[in-house]
Order: sequence, then structure tokens, then C-alpha cells
Amino acid sequence: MLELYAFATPNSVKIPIALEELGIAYQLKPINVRRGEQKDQSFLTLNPNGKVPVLFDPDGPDGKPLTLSESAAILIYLAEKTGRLLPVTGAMRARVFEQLFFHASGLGPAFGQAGFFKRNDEKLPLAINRFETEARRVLSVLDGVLARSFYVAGDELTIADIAHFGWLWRREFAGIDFIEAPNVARWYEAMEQRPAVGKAIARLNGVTG
Ligand SMILES: N[C@@H](CCC(=O)N[C@@H](CS)C(=O)NCC(=O)O)C(=O)O
Repeated sequence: MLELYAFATPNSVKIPIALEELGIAYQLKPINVRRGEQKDQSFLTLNPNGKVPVLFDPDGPDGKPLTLSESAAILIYLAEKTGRLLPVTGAMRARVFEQLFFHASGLGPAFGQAGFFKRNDEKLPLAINRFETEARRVLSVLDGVLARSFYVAGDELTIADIAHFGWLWRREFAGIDFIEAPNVARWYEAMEQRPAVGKAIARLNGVTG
């Protein structure tokens, strides 16, 4: 069975959502990032970068075990393993990668830094303003994307929606709301109502909350 090392965090939640959507059985292995378990030597052998999530597939490519970090890479791996949630060719596949990279290099880091500087004991106005402005800006970019299509890469759910859901689920950490992003709000509600999303969040909160 697949093993998922995770905590109730924005990047972790993407993977149980994908696994539930794909109907793949998995065992959750909680890594408590509040206690710093992601920096334990035993975990660093799985991911030298010391961050969750990490997926272990005992039956990986060529029948060999595979340990994989980076949530976007794990999402692509699962989509390619099952042939679902990622079109094999065409413009929509290109859009999925566009959104995955936009999430990993744009929205995710902006939300993460906005939350970090907002909550830091030392208040640095320049940093707080810089990252909150950037988080709101990328959210408005996503809102424009969702004004044109129901899901972020087109008319169907893909791994790009699951990627974006992670940080939008934890938007309060970044001090962000959907008041000026009505299309994101509509999409988020639709995502939240998917049985797989509810099940994944409940499972993750159940072991790590
Ligand atoms: N680019 C990585 C980021 C992973 C990441 O930042 N994970 C956070 C939780 S959401 C973490 O483990 N933080 C603890 C730390 O950085 O020490 C991914 O997408 O998987």
C-alpha cells in the first residue's frame, strides 16, 4: 500500500485529495511539523529537504519502490500512474502544467511568506506589505482564470485544481479571503463539496489535526 508522510498543511492536503479522487488506498504517516519532526534524521532520509508531503510507493515504475517529495511532482506521478486528472496531450495538458508551476512558484510561496511575516513576532512592515500585496495579486490572477473556465485548466477537474486547493484551504494563515475573488469563491465551494475532498481533509485532520 502507498504511504503518505503528511501533516494538516497546505502542501500535504493535496496528496490525500488526489488519492481519494483516484480511489487509491493509502496509509497516512503523520509528521508533526509543529514539533519539527520533518527535520528528524529518519525523515531526512526520505526527503533531504525536510518538508512534507512525501509519498512512498512500494510498487513504483518498473516494479521498484519509489520515494517522492514535492507536492506537484507527486500529483503528476499519481496522474501518470493512473492515467487520470492530467490530459495525455493537447492544450489542456499545457494549461495544467501552467497552473501547477504558477501554484508552485507564485501562489504557494506568496501565501506562505504572507503568513510567515504576518505572524512573526518581529513585525517588518515592508515584508508584510510586500507579501500580502503579492498574495492578493496572484489570487486576482487566479480569479481571472476562473472567470473563463469552471476548473483552473478547463472544464474538467485536474491535478492543477488540487494543487491550488491546498493553499486556498489554508488561506486564513496568509490573512487572505475571497471577498475580491468571486470566481475563486465559486470554484472553492465546488471543490469543497466533492466527496473526495471532504474525505481527504477528514482523514488528514483525524491523524494530524
Ligand atoms: N515545494 C514543497 C513545499 C513543501 C512545504 O513547504 N511543506 C511545508 C508544509 S506545507 C513544511 O514541511 N514545512 C516545514 C518546514 O519547512 O520545516 C511542496 O510543494 O511539497
